[in-house]
Parts: sequence; structure tokens; C-alpha cells
Amino acid sequence: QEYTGIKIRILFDKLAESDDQVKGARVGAKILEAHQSGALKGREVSLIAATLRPETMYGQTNCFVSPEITYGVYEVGDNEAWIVSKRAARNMAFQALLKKPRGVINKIMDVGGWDLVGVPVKAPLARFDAVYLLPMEGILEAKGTGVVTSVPSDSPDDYITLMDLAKKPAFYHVDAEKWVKPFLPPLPLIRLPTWGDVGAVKAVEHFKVKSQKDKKELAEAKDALYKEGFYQGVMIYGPYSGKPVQEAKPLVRADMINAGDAIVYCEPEGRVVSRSG
Ligand code: ZZB
Repeated sequence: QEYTGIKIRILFDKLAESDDQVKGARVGAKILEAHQSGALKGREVSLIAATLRPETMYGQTNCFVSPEITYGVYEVGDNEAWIVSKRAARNMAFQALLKKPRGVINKIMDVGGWDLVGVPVKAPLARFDAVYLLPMEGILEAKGTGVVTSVPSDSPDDYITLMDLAKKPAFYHVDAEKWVKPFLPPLPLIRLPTWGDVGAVKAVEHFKVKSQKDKKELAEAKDALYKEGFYQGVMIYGPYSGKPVQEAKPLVRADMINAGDAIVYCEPEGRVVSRSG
């Protein structure tokens, strides 16, 4: 599986100004301290989100992390660090994406999902200057990088998760007024023959998805959108507006890679490395 790895950069200046709290602790305290005076000093720090839908990046409204995953922060060159799952870091090292030479992994520190929730980030191509890291329950540790960028207009999982967070902010430990609601409702990005201009919203209604816990209904909704999206979708936003998704996809991907905002990340086919640590 060949993913596009999207660089979601942490906005440390904005983070330093905020006094937001998650679970009684200051948002992003661990990562901020490491950046101000510790092991991350002088480095640009990004989460890498794995996606098969680079053409939807104009519609990003946030990025999801899992409260259950302990991520690693890995050295990349002399001036960067990437936050991904430990399994993804091993794959990346063998693709020579981390510290050279091939195979070398230098983990700077660990961060839990909750250490990241509420942190402001810059998502490339998104129409917002800053979006936020939010918790999602269903993220699989054994897939992609364990970081999932969110496009609620075209991903039913993303849309319903944001609805959950907006409805039950205390339960999910989020500041919905600041981190969720200003980015909604999702704006049209891709036109589909059956599902219209904001496909995920219509599919969530049609398949009666009530929350992110409705796995079966979500899988049906995602399947329906994937099928139409690739072969019949037409871009209705951005520089490739009017082009079929199939044509726009490689163009947007190349734009992001050339701008230094994305990488190519491959996952060994059919074999999931479950060993962790
Ligand atoms: C942006 C996006 C926009 C996505 C969209 C989908 C859609 P697949 O086909 O099952 O491999 N994803 C990536 N990593 C994980 C993970 N660890 N756990 C859970 N979900 C993950 O799915 C690949 C997609 O699943 C990726 O593409 C990512 O979300 C998510 F409009 O990124 B996508 C109809 C789907 N639309």
C-alpha cells in the first residue's frame, strides 16, 4: 500500500500562548517543554498523517490521534522530528525516510495521544491557518502511521467523530467551542453523482450512522463513497476544480511533495507487523 504522508506541523508559538487544558493538564505541555528547552529545541516537529486521498486535503478541519497509542518522536535530518507510531517508524527507517543511513532510528521521546489533544497545527492546503489535534477512538495502531488527518466532507468516519465530539465534549475531554465548531459545517470539495457535494454527510444519514461506535454502518458508508469518489468524483474546489478526482489526485500529491509538505510512505503488503516497542 502506497500512502501519501502529510506533514502536519505543530505551531509552537500558538501553543505557548494558550492556557487550554485537557484532563486537568496544560495542552501539549510535554512537547512544548521539550521544544522550548529540551530535546526538540530548534527542530520543526510534525505529525505524519497517512492518506490515500491527497486530493481531499483542501477540506482538512483537524487531525486525529488515538488516546490509546503511545507515539514516538523521531529524529529526521538535523532540523526536523516526526511523530508517528513505533511500527511506522520502523517502516520509515527502512525506506530511508528518517535519520540516514537506512535503518537507523533515533527516538527522541514518547508522547501519548492525550499529550497531543488540543495542540494547534498547520495542515497543508487546508483553508485554515491553524487546526487542532483531536481524539478518535477507532484509529488502528497497525495501519498507516496511527495519525489520521480529517476531512469531514468526504470521510464518514471523520464527520461522525466530529459530531460525537461536538455533542459530548466533556466525555471526550475536548473544548468543542474552540477546536471543533469553528471548522464546521464541512464545505463542498468533490461532487459525486449519488452522494452530492458533501458526500460524507449524506452517507452518514443514509446508512444511519449514529456515532463513531457504529463500525458496520461506517464501513458501508466509506465503501459507498470510495467507489464513487475515485471513478466519478469531480473536484469543485481548489486549483484543479472541474477535473475528475482521478486526474487531480496525482497532481495534488505532486504539488505537496514538491512543496515539502508530503512524503511517500509505503506499507508492506498484506503483512501487519504487530510487535510494538
Ligand atoms: C483522508 C481521507 C479523506 C481519508 C477522505 C478517507 C476519505 P483504507 O482504504 O481502509 O486503507 N486512516 C489512515 N490510517 C488509519 C488508521 N491507522 N486507522 C484508521 N483509519 C486510518 O483507508 C485509508 C484511509 O483511512 C485514509 O485516508 C485515512 O483517512 C484513514 F475523504 O485520509 B483518509 C471514504 C473515505 N474518505
